[in-house]
Amino acid sequence: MNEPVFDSYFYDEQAFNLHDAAYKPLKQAQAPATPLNIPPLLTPDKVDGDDVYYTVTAQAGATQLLPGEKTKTWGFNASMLGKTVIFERGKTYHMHLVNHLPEVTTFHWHGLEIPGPIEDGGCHAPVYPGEARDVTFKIIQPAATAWLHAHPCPETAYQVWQGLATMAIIHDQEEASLPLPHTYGVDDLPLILQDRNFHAGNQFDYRADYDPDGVQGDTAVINATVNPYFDVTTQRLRLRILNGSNRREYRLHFSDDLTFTQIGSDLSFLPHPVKLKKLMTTCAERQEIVVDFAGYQPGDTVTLYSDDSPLVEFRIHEFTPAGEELPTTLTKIDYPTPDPSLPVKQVVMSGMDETVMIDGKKFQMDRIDYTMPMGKCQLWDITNTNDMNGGMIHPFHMHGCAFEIVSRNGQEPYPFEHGLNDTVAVNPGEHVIIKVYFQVPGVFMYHCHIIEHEDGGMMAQLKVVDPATPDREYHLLNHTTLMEAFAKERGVTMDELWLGGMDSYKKMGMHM
Ligand SMILES: [Cu+2]
Repeated sequence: MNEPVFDSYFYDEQAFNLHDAAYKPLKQAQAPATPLNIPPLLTPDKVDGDDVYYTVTAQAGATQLLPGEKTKTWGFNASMLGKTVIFERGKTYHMHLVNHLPEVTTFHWHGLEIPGPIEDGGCHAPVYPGEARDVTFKIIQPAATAWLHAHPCPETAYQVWQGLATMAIIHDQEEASLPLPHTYGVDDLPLILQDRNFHAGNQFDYRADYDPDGVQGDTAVINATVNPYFDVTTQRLRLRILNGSNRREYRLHFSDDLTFTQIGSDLSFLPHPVKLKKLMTTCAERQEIVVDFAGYQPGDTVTLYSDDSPLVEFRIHEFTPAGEELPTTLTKIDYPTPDPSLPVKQVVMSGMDETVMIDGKKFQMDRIDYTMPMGKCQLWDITNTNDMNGGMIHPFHMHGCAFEIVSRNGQEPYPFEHGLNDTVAVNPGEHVIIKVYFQVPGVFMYHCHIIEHEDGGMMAQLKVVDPATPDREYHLLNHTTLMEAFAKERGVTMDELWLGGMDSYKKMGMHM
């Protein structure tokens, strides 16, 4: 059988963030080629059978990104980004979450099916400076690439920009049995795609760069490396791509128009590998791909680009030919069937700039917007009401669950959308139907993952009810609590306090 090779970005070209007047193209940094930073693995404090104990510390530091002065950055157990956290399906994790930053933060496990709102680590689980929080959760989901990032509303975008994002990899036995690259840092690599602007003294200045439609930088920063290269010593390389950018979409392709194979999406393998020449990734999405360098010789280079901008250079060295072919079946997705007693839940994403909303409302931390039962599957219909003339693609993300994409405007999902996901990018004028099934209870957020949009209120809140404890109440914080903390920590009055997302509420005359 002749497998198709897809040579398209699939999304609506008119809405690519390329045509917008505020678009910032990437430019080549004045910096030497630098080995790609491979975040070290986080070492457990203790392992006791199936119980694993980790400490994750949010801390400030300085990172050599450009020649000259180091950039002041934040990270998890590192100066920027962090150490990679490894989870295994079936094990229980005891997380000691420590805040050594000068301000309140949270530890959100993006993609983990764990209870909310505390374990999930959104805005209701603050950790104040000098304090710690302990959470325990069991990993009940299949192998995937998830991530950890800060999520204190409405200051998520700033804290991620400072560097608070790191990869979390879930392993399971099904994955271990597949003939895929498995050696972390050698042929199985995290690839965290970000962009930053550098101001005087090589520093970030989030406020100077602020744009309510999402902050972009003109310099690609990959795994906290500028102008990275990677020494390839195996025929195949598995790249766990995470778009960790606040706003930027990456339209990925390799030099020589090299065909590559996508094997995974946000939260699972794809049922079957998909061959591609182009891949667009929007904010918060993950794609696992395998790149095969069989056609290259030692000394050759292959470059990964976004549009015309180089992101990473792969320098080919001697390698032993890979024995086995890639498997043609990777997993079987057995998603539950929608429960006929549940209506189709409509979600409307609207607006741009400061006007962004979900279902005509801006986010309120202490308001529950929707309630659904745990353990029952429901269809959700996600609409983006932006129009094609200047509208944008909004990546819709749900906490606490893995969903399955059913259709786009009534048509088949894209070929690489048959796995499990927690984020789906919705074109202007489009409605995307997904199947939603929660295995865990709690209060969870769903939102656009252009981070300035979520901070600006394009976010809502869902209560998932465990039928065994239908009356369970959750103590929900409000924005004022967190904003007062930020004001105090910064030594300013509430009137002087500036957090990007506040502008969006003010401009719309809305209360936070
Ligand atoms: Cu958006």
